[in-house]
Amino acid sequence: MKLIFATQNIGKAKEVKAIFANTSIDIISLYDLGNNIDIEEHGKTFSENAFIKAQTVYDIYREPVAADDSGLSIDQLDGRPGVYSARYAGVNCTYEDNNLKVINELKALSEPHKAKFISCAVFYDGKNKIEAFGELHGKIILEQRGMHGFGYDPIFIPDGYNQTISEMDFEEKNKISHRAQSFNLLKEKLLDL
Ligand code: ITT
Repeated sequence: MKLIFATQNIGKAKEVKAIFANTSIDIISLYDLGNNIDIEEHGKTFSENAFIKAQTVYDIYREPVAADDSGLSIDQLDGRPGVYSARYAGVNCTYEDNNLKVINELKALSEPHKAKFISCAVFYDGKNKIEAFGELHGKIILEQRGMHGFGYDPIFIPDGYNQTISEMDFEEKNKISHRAQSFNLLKEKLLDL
């Protein structure tokens, strides 16, 4: 089956392609299709936003679509940045702007700065909607460390590790991440269809 992955995030596309490698499901990203559509994510939850992305792209191609909506939830910030993770520091902000904003908000608060990454993965083919969730628990540190990954990876240390996700190699992140969990579950459900 050909499965269009409704993301403009190259890091996500690389992770999800690796999860579906060696299966009967071929992941085609929007980038592969030369489509740079900017989808307005007006949902209040990860689940709503994932479905908005999947449905918007399904309506264009009329072929099976997968989407991911994900983000970081920090306990001491009452779950922020949450569904606003991508543009936490404002429209057109960089990943570094977001990381510095989080560091600034947490620096006066006591450690540990407990947090979790959340991913909602969704499949939609015009009839069937299948959802799967993943969470990665850990803590935020007040400096950026490492070169790999994207987003908040340089300031997030998963429970049981001493390294930030950006200090891990790609394969390690893709074993434990919130997105690895949600898309491995989604993959099992799809291969059972
Ligand atoms: P698409 O909507 O095109 O998929 P996006 O980057 O805008 O790409 P989201 O709306 O789901 O994706 O926002 C997720 C944001 O949460 C993302 O931009 C990062 O800032 C953060 N995030 C999600 N997963 C992450 C991960 O694995 N590592 C670090 N940060 C992550």
